[in-house]
Amino acid sequence: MKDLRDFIAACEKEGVLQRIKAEVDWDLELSHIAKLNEEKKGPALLFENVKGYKWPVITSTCTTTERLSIIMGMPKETPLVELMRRWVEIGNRKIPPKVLSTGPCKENKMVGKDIDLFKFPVPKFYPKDGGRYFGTAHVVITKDPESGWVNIGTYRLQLIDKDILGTQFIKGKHSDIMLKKYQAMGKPMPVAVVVGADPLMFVMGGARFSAFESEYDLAGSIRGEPIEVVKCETNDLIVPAGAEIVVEGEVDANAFKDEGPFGEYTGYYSGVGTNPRNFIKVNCVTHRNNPIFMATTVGRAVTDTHMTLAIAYGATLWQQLSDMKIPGIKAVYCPPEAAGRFIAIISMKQMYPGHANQVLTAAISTEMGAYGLKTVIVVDEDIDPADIPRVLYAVAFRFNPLRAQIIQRGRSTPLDPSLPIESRWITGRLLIDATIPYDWEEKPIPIALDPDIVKKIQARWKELGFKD
Ligand SMILES: Cc1cc2nc3c(=O)[nH]c(=O)nc-3n(C[C@H](O)[C@H](O)[C@H](O)COP(=O)(O)O)c2cc1C
Ligand SMILES: [Mn+2]
Repeated sequence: MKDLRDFIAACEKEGVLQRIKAEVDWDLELSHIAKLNEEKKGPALLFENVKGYKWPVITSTCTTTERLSIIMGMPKETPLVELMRRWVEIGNRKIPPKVLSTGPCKENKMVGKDIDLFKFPVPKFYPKDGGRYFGTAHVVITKDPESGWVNIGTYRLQLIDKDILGTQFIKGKHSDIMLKKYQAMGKPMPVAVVVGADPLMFVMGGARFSAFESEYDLAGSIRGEPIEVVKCETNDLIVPAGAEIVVEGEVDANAFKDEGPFGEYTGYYSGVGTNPRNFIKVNCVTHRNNPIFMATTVGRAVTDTHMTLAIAYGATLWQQLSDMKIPGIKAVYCPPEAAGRFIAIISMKQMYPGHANQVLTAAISTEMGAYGLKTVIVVDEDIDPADIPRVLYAVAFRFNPLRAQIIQRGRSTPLDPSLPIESRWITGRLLIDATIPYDWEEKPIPIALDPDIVKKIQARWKELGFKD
């Protein structure tokens, strides 16, 4: 799979894409159709008739595990936790991108006065949003001015003017770290925004890969071949050759405009009252013929955002725990319902006293877990961490609150609505040991049925009036 059009073809083959030919308004109607469809775990939607526009919009590319499997190149019935396991298996192998001389993304070009982002069917998503959002299922590409490391990140972009996009680079995100370096050098930061590519690129945009590592290399390792890229027109950033739309521009760290609010993945608005934020001044736009505008509803769980963050954050936490070489970890699962980041469930085979506690404290000390992870649950290996009723069973019958630990201070996301709006940088952590303690001499005796009686009953099953 090389581009969005390959993905659309794959989804049509599997019967998980619906073309909407009826006219739909970009102003709330399109997003609301997408959201209602996502709540029913419906297909990806290709809106072919957006009011006032000739170009289509695609939404809901990643909303189901089935479609994430298609994106990951796995059989479509693969469970989410197994997609995470696959990511961990190949995550440390890196395949850098391959630069081509040109590609379909160069078919059309706007520069100077001709630049007009309103030419694209940009949706407005929720009633209290500050405006239309150009960037939801997109990626922002930047380069570290010191090391040349190329980063891919998804950071929402508000359509402010025909050549202005408002940003929200949260403190410590890779784009923010790079922007501060350009600021110190007294230079604007070049950026490339890609809307509409192989949805794997969107998954990479949400992935919290380590600093100085390029998401392009991980995408290549998942695809098993280099991602084909081309150089931008006005800077030396690289973008996927088959991208639908590429917006080239720059960010001045010292210039601000109001941005937000926006209906975020927490189910609440963020940036209420609007916030002064850095913005992208656009220098050039290139796009394919009949470009497909890719978008997602973000909003209340479960949407594309929750699914992509679940696989990316869950797999990265798992990877980092395995890099710590702690034995006995069987599986790590970060539920999409918690946006893959607020709750982690880890199943393990205990091998020595204190082992479960080691795993709990390790999880919140990984680079991934140290940012925003609030509740960690560890269960014994007989519990599938993705089987939530079984996890609740373990919490009910194996967990003793006197063994819970609360860690008072840790880094938080400013979008977490459980914290007061004015102080969201620091949160607490809850560690739940739902295992049967390794060091107990006398363990609870599990109930098993008498195998002979079971066999006898099975022989009489029909006689007892049961169908099968
Ligand atoms: C749809 C979507 C929207 C997002 N919006 C933002 C945002 O506005 N600001 C932000 O800092 N992170 C946002 N994120 C989370 C980042 O993409 C994520 O933290 C990612 O790891 C950032 O890349 P980086 O680690 O290379 O900085 C969003 C994620 C998704 C999937
Ligand atoms: Mn990164």
